[in-house]
Amino acid sequence: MAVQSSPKLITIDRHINEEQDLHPEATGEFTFLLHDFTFAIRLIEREIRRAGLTDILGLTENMNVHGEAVRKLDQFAYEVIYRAMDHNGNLCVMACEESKDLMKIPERYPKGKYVLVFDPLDGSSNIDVNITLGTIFGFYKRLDPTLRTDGTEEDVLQPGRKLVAAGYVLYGSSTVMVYTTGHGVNVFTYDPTVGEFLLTKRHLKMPKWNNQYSVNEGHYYKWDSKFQKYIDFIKTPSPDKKRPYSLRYVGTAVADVHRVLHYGGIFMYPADKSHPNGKLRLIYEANPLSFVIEQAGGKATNGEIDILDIVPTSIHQRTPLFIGSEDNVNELMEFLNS
Ligand code: P6P
Repeated sequence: MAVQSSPKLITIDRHINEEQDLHPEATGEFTFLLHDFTFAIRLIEREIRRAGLTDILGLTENMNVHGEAVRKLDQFAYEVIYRAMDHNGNLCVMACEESKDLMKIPERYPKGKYVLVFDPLDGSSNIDVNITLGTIFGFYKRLDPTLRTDGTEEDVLQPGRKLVAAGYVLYGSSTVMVYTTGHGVNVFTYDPTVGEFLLTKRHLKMPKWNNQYSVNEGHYYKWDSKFQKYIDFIKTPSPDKKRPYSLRYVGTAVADVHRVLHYGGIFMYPADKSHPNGKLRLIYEANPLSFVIEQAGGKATNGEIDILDIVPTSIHQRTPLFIGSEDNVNELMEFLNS
């Protein structure tokens, strides 16, 4: 399917409804889920756009499960998503970066057959300097969709291959939502004057290769030698002028992956001496991003297997992440397998 710009004014609600026939079993529940989720995103978007004007920058006195200081916008985004999603009766459980344990649906609300995993605000270290931030999300069906009880850890610890929908929101020069339900990647751009996400790219496919790479070179001496050799290779000028590659690194994974989705190339957060399993989280960062990139024709691996095939063992487990254009990832794998 070629990328088509969208001549019609298609809102995200209309698009989800039109996609319903691709998911006959969804019976409208998914429409409600994504509708409530985009409402939460609109509230987060508003606060981010006003962050410099209201007392919402800086740190709370809280630390999250990873010992990282929780910033006020992190906390706000986490609470807004939870409260927007806890009552629609379509979720049985949620899990996110800011919550050590599973996030239960309150007793007073019905439980449904979906699971939501999310990183409320990725790139929070960039909040105070107005650099692009993101929200990452993924939806699973619970293991036994006939149940109407609280979801369990097993419902959350599903391989990314089982995601029924995944995507991210990028709060950049404009706010875009990129998501897929397994039938191609669609891009929606937020129009704050009408409070709607409008379809701007349908069935986005990424380039097979590009000479851009994205990694924190400051960690070079902490990487293993095979990865160092790959980085040295892509920086060495070649007669065909394909090399040296150009380095692009925002420090917000969603922003770096969004650029790779559009321009091609590769984003990498490998294991290193201070991050033996990498830094990024499998469940609510690597899996949703990998689902999108694979749907756009790219690849995502932990250096051994596809990210989406990893069987999770804990909610906050980390994974090395190498994600991007097919030819770029394959080129890297030649070094890692050498
Ligand atoms: P480093 C942001 O804090 C984040 O979790 C990702 O969004 C980003 O890719 C990574 O950390 C940046 O980490 O070590 O390069 O600062």
